[in-house]
Amino acid sequence: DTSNDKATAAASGMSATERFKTDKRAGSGVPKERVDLLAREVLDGIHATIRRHKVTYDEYNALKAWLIKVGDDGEWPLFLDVWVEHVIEEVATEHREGSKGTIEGPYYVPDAPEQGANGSVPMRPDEGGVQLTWTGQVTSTDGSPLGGAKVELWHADNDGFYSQFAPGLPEWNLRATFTTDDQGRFEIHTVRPAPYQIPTEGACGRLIDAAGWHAWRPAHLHVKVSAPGHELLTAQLYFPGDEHNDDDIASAVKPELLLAPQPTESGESVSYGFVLDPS
Ligand code: MBD
Ligand code: FE
Repeated sequence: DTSNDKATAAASGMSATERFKTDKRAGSGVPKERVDLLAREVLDGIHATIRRHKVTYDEYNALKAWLIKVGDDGEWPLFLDVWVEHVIEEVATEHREGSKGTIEGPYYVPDAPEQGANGSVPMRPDEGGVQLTWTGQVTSTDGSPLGGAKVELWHADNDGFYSQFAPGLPEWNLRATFTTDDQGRFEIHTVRPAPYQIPTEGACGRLIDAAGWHAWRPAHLHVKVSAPGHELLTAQLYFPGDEHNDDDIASAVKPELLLAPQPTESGESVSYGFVLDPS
């Protein structure tokens, strides 16, 4: 890999770490009883693995060095979102009757530019990728349309880079907020993202290499859909035929999240809407 990849991995890891510290006021509100239970059970799991597989000092020290490197590379958000978040999301949303969601991942930024009910995401004049027109409606589980709902969209570019996490991209490139009309409808113009490889030069890439895994996620669009009186829906949408739909490194694909794009004269169009659960 090139030193440019290296710069990008480090930049995106550190940006994701800073972003998390800025946005999430996490960790202060967990009751002692829960910390005691959960920390004990995780440690019990580690101890059991060590005994079962007779883990050696070499392996223990490799783990220690790797854990230090995860922090040095700013890759705790990446590591946790790729290998842990999907089960948190599963448990957090199992009561829902509305649309399926999936993990947020490390690259969401709030307050992206507002584009109304029908508009384009900010992009460069020569932005690569097939033009994608996406129409949809946001409704409540009782079928009523949700006007004024917010649809926040963010995705990687045709080279697999996210603005604000890779150097050299305009601040809000391929990030926007749409607001549904009084029928709950929206129309979004963007470009189709490419399959995405998580940064390979940092600690997460080391783990992937050392274990003989791959670093790919299928091409995906990220969304957060919100409306007053309803639960926030965080989702990703995928494209049929992507070879990584069946072996996403982040285990975040569900059949309900597959789009069915149709070719048009200028690119492709897709219809996909959201049903939100009342809160
Ligand atoms: C991504 O773009 C992503 O969506 C996830 C979940 C993890 C790493 C990079
Ligand atoms: Fe992503």
